[in-house]
Amino acid sequence: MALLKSINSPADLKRIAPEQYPALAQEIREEILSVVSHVGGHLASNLGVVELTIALHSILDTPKDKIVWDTSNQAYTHKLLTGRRERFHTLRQYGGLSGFCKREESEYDTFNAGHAGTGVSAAYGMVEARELLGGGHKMVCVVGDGALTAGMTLEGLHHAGGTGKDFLVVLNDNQMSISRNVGAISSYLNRTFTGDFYTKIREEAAHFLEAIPHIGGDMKKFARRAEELAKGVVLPGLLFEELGFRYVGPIDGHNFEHLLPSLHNVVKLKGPTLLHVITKKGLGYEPAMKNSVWFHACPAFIKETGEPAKKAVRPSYTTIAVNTLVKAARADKRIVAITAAMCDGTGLNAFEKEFPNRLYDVGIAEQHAVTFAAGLAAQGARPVVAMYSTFLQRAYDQVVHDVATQNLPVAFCIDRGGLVAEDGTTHHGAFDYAYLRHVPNMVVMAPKDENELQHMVKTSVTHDGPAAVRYPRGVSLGVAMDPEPVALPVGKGELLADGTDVAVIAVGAPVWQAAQAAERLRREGISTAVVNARFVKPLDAELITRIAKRVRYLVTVEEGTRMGGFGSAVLEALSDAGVTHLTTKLIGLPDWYVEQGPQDLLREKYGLTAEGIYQGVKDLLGKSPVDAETVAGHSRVRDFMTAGDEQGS
Ligand SMILES: Cc1ncc(C[n+]2csc(CCOP(=O)(O)OP(=O)(O)O)c2C)c(N)n1
Repeated sequence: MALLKSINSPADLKRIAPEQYPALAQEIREEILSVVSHVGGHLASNLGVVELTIALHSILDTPKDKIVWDTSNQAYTHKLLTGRRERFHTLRQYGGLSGFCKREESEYDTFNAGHAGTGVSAAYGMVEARELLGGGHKMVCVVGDGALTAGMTLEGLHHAGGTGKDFLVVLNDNQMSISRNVGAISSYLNRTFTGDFYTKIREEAAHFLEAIPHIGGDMKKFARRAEELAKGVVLPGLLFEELGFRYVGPIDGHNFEHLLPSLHNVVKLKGPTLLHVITKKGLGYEPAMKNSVWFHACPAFIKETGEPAKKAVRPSYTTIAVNTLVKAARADKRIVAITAAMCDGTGLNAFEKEFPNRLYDVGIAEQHAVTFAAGLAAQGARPVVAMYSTFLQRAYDQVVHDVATQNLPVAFCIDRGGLVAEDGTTHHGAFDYAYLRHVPNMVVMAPKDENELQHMVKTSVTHDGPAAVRYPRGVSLGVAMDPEPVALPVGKGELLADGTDVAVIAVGAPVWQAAQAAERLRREGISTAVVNARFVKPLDAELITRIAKRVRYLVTVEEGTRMGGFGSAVLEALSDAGVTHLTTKLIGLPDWYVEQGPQDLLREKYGLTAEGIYQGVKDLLGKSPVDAETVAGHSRVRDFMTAGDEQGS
C-alpha cells in the first residue's frame, strides 16, 4: 500500500507519475475489498470507478473544482483520496465514515446523497450559484446509467442543457442499475457496446459513397451529414446532443491512457458537456464481477470465497411478504407487482420467477411506479408496489394525487420501515407513518411479527382501496405461522394484555418489546395494558379510548418519527374522544436524521428496546404527579413510586 499511504489529499495524487496510477488503482481495490469484506457496503459499484475517480481528482483542482457524486454509493475511492484513508476502516459503522457523501464529513463532499437521481440537479444548482456568485471553478457530476432512468436526472439535463452554462456530466455506464438496467434509455446506451448496427451502417454508407463517382463539395457535406445521422440513430450522442449537451465518448473507464487525455480535454470545453465512460462493476474481484447484483450492497463476506460471513437463520420479513404475495397472485390473476429497480432488495425476484409477465421493473422511477400502478388499478388490475420506505418518499404526490384521491386499490409493500442500520440517515424508513397517515382513503398497517405480516399482505391485496403494509429490515422472529393468510378486519387493533395503571399502545416491530416491558412492570405491581394497534390508519380509536379511560398513564411506541406519526394519531383520537385525564409519552424516533449504526444499538439509543420502553414508562410515572383523589384505583402506582423511583416527585 506504499502509493496509497502517500496520499492524504488529491495534491499528493498529482505528485505521483500517471504511469503509477494502475498500481495505485490496484492498492485501492485491495483496500476497498478488505474493508467492505468486514463491514459490508457497495462493493461492485466502487470497484468499477477506481480509475475514473483517480483520473477526476488528478485532472481537476478539487476541492475548488467540485464533484457531485449521484447517489454517492460509489464514492469510496473518492473518500480514500480525500483525506479519509486512515478512517476508512470505520466505513458505515456507528460514529464512523458514512457509506455516502456527507458535507459534514469532508469539504470534498459537495452534496449529501443516498437516493439516486439527485446529482445532476444539485450540480446544476451549483453551476448557477457559481454564475451568480463567482468562482470560475469546474462543476462535475458523476451519474450512473441506472440513475439516468430517474426522472430527476432527465429533468436536470433538460434544464442544464437548455441554458448553455459550463457543466460536465460524466456518465458512468456499467450497464447495471442494481440489477441489469431496464428501459429504452438503457437499450439506447447498450447499442454502442456491440456496435454491430453502427458498424454495419458505417460500412453501408461507405459503400454507398464509393459507388458515387466524383463526389463534389456538396456531396462531401451531404456524406458527412449522412454519417452523422447514421451515428445519431445508433449512438447515445444524439439523445444528449438534443438535450443541449456536447457528447464525448464512449471511452474505456479503466484505461488511464483514454481517461486522462479525455478528461483533460473535456474540462476545457465550454458549455454543457457529457463524457460517456464505460466501466465494469466489480472489476478486480471475480465474485463481484460474476454476481454484481449481490455485491451491489452486500453484508460482510469471506474475501477468499465471496460467501456471506453470516447465514440468515430465519427468513426475512421481505421473504415472508413476497411469499404471501406469490400465494395471492396464484389465486388472483389480476395481481401484478411493480418495483423501481429493486427486484432483489424487495424480494420480488421470487415473484418474477413464477410470474415473469406480471412483474414490472420500471427503473429508478418511484413516481412513475406509483402512477403506473394507479393506471393499472383504474382498469381492474390489482397492482402491488413493493418499495423501500425511504424511496417511497419520492412518490408522495403520486400516492396522494393519483392513487388515494381515486381510492384505487393499489397495495404498497413498504419494506425497510424503521431503522435500516449501516446505510444511515438517507435510508432509514422513519417518515412513512407520518407521510401516509394523513392521506384520506389510505390504510396503513404494520405487523408485530411475520405471521401478522402475511395476514396484512393478504389484507392489502384484497382491500378495495389503497393499503400499505410497512415492515422492517431483517430476519423474522420465528413465531408460528398460520397455515393460510387471511384478511384482517380493517381498523381493528389487538388487546394483548389488559391493565388499569398504564397503557402501552404500540405498532409494528416494537410491539413485542412493549409486551416484554409491560410484563416487567406488571411484576413490579404496575398493571399495564398492551395494545397492538396493527393499523396506524384507520386507527382503532374505540379500543384505544376504551383502554385509555381506565388508566392514568399512556405511552405510545413506534419505530418511526414521533412528529406526526403513530403516537400523534393516538393523541388526536384521544382528544377527539374527550379523553383528557392522561399523562402521556410518545416513544419513537426524534425530530432529527438518525445516524448510521447497528439496528440494536440504535433501538437502544432511541428507547425502542424492552428496557427502553420500561424506562420510558418509569420515567413518565416519576415525572407525573399522581392525583389519587381524582384517579381512583391507582394505589399500586403510588406504591411503586414511593418505593424508590428516584425520579418521583
Ligand atoms: C430513489 C432511489 N431509488 C432506489 C435506490 C436504490 N439504488 C441504489 S444504487 C442503485 C443503482 C444505481 O445504479 P447506477 O446509477 O447505474 O449506479 P452504479 O451503482 O451502477 O454505479 C439503486 C437502484 C436509491 N438509492 N434511490
